[in-house]
Amino acid sequence: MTADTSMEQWTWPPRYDETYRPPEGQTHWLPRRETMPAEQREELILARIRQIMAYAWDNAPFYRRKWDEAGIHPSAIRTLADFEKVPVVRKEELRADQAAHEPFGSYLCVPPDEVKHINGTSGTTGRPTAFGISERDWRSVANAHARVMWAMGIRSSDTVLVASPLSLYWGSWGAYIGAERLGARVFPFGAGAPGQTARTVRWIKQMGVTVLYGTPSYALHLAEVAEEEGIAPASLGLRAMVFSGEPGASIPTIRSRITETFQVGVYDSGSMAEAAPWMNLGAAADEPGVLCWQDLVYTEVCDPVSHQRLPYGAEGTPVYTTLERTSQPMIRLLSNDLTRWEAPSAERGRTYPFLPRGIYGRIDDMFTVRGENVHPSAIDEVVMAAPGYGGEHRIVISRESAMDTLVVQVEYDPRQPEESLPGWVERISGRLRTVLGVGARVVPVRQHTFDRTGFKARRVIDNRELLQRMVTDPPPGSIP
Ligand code: 8LH
Repeated sequence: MTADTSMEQWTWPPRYDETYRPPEGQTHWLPRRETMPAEQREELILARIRQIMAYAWDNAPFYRRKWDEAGIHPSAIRTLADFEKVPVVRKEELRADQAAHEPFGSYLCVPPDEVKHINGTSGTTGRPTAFGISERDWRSVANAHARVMWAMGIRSSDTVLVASPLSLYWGSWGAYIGAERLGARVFPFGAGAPGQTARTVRWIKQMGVTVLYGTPSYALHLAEVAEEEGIAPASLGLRAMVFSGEPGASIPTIRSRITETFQVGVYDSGSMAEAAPWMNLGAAADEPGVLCWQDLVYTEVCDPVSHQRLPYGAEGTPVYTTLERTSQPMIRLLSNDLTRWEAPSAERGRTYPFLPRGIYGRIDDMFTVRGENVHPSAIDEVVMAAPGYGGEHRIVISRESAMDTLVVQVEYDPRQPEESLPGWVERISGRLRTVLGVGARVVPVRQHTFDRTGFKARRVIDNRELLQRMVTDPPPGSIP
């Protein structure tokens, strides 16, 4: 095997120099990889895709079966356009394959005893999926995340606190090993245990934490708890927050709420755990949006039905191909998320495609009210920007005499006089009507009506299915 010398540390299988770290003042971790003309990089990516497809064909019955059925052989992929014809992998397929080939599925490409780390999906609905990660892949992810976090301005002098669950969630571990590889001081604090957020506030101050990793929802919750403890969030001493896991960091109003409350730089990142290194979508500046770090995970924004790559400027769903994973490589993994992408531009300092609003929703979270498609994140954006917002809200969709209705229950800040509430409600409803194109009934509720989350927020309550079931499947004894 001859290493391609035109990009730094670009070998298959991946092998990173673990002693390497750029000088503190250098902007890029791997300057050539990050700044070379995108077309040149794509040639190298195509060559890598061909290697990985051949590797998966030889080692993963899952891929061989799938491609055989589609009449595709890796040797037929000669261009990136050919690659668009490779059928996508859906999360359900991975789950079913693991059920049939326990424990890691027939897409595991290394001998099982080479799996040295296990993570998994939380499996709140259905069978969880296990991630079997070899030591080589673990190190590739650490090196990749170090590189992206370096672009976020994180350095060895930083103390990084991981404020998301340190269990199955790959997000926490990926941030942890990336920060560690970069030479920072790391603090695996976790989140979600009773009373833990108040302890987070105290530890941040005591340990001089400078960077926090978590979800945007958690940051907002942390601010509330800090204030309850009599500590101004801006006095905690944080200088940056790195987010992933849910929309927020690239949604302007949520983002500015966080930057203003904590006086920090905000960095968005994250794709899918299966596609780790998930920081392949990662910001390189304190501004909304993420770059697609194509030489880590090749990202195509695709038509949600045909799964063909869309031109820059279009909205579609990201499809991911890991370029540095050997244990469970993902080849055209369908995300079902929504984003819009822009062409690479050297002006951004790195020649990668750009998602100006990050990932702003999931196709299956989108709902239709009176013919208008509504993304929950668009509602979040409006209500969280409202002065006097009390910290949480819920989006309730129900059906009244065959018409879908949208109710947004919004907590209000108790410092707001009760008599000002009707005007407040009116302003939020008006704004929602303008942004969504349909009316929503806004219901003010007392602060702390709703649970806070230490992790990813779930704010949509869809009552339509329940109502439908009551009609089609009435409980025994009910009068037809
Ligand atoms: C996001 C974002 C984001 C994830 N903006 N939506 O990204 C971290 C990894 C570990 C993660 O969250 O993986 P997981 O648990 O498989 O969830 C993936 C989903 O989470 C993804 O499909 C998106 O819907 C969402 N997500 N990062 C908006 N920065």
